[in-house]
Amino acid sequence: MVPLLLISVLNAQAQEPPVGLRVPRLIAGPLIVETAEQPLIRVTVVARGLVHPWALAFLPDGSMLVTERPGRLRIVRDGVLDPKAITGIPEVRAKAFGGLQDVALHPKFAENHLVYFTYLKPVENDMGAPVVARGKLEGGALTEVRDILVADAYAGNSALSARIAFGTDGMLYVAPGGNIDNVAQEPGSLRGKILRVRDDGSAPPDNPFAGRAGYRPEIYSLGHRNSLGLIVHPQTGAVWNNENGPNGGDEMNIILPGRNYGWPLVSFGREYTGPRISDAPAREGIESPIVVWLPAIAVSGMAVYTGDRFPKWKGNIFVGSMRTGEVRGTGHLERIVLTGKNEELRRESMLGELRQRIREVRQGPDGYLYLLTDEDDGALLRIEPAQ
Ligand SMILES: [Ca+2]
Repeated sequence: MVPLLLISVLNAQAQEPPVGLRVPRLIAGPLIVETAEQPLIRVTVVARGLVHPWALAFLPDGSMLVTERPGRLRIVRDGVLDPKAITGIPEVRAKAFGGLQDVALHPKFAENHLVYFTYLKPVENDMGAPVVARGKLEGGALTEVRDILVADAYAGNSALSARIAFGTDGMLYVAPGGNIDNVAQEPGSLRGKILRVRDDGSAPPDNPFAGRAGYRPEIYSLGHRNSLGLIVHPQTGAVWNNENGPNGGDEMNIILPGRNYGWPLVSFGREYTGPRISDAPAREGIESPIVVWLPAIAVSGMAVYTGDRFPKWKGNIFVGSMRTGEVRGTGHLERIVLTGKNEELRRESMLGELRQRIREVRQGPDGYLYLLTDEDDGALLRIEPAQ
């Protein structure tokens, strides 16, 4: 039995603010930064005053949709943030890191104007459920909004992420987090999985566990902790995720149908109190990550660079970091160089001097990189070459 005094000490420790650095306000002017392979880059604040922005998506006209975690969908046109939010987002459960999260356009958005988004839905008994919803975007409003996929609800103040991405097969891939209630290995739960569904949320018959007793037919892969990044690789069409480990053990994985990615049986990480999650970081029958972070960098959004603005960055993977090694104020952007066989050659840490939580990274249609900083006074940043 744990002595009462020890419990109160542990609780007091859990409530203390995290160890960390002061997070300064972002400077307004462009920042010129030296990097390893693209000698000088310019970082510009495109918009600020965003409240915990989480994800962004580019519309065909070059404007950007930006989600804010408390439950607003914003639009940036010609580099200017519209002060009015897009209407039609349902009520969200905006506790801890929960709320409105990812946003993506239907592959045929130009014809059907469908916007997909994920949010934590308030449900009875103060619980929350990760949900994928969609609506039609017309004239600054989302209409015909409906939930198309509702994952199992959970209690507590922690929040899971739910990323989405459309595949080259026209299917929607969904990654609801699974590190609450230890459901990542449970075949009857949608959390801690990568799901593959049609654009209306229904499961297609060629999914790997379709028709298998006890398995939700939406499941594509299982054993994921909390996926903070989910993309379809623009050169190969493969689905990639990244996921937060606990204390250490953040991962990047290539997602194959029917495979098990290990959480919580196998991890490179440790519990927040110190002990290892598993005796060995790999196991027969479990897919190993292609990139691991020790210490954790609190991975977030992810992008593969394919543009012409930064020729030496072509094919590189960019991953946002919200904090490094459990120290606040150490968020940054990582650039990872892989071989054609996805073997890691090197990685570069960039923009650490900003001390911001980098929540999202995307390549714009103009070939520049765009970032979101997940702060009370969050910003949309653009990265361009400076020479
Ligand atoms: Ca894993």
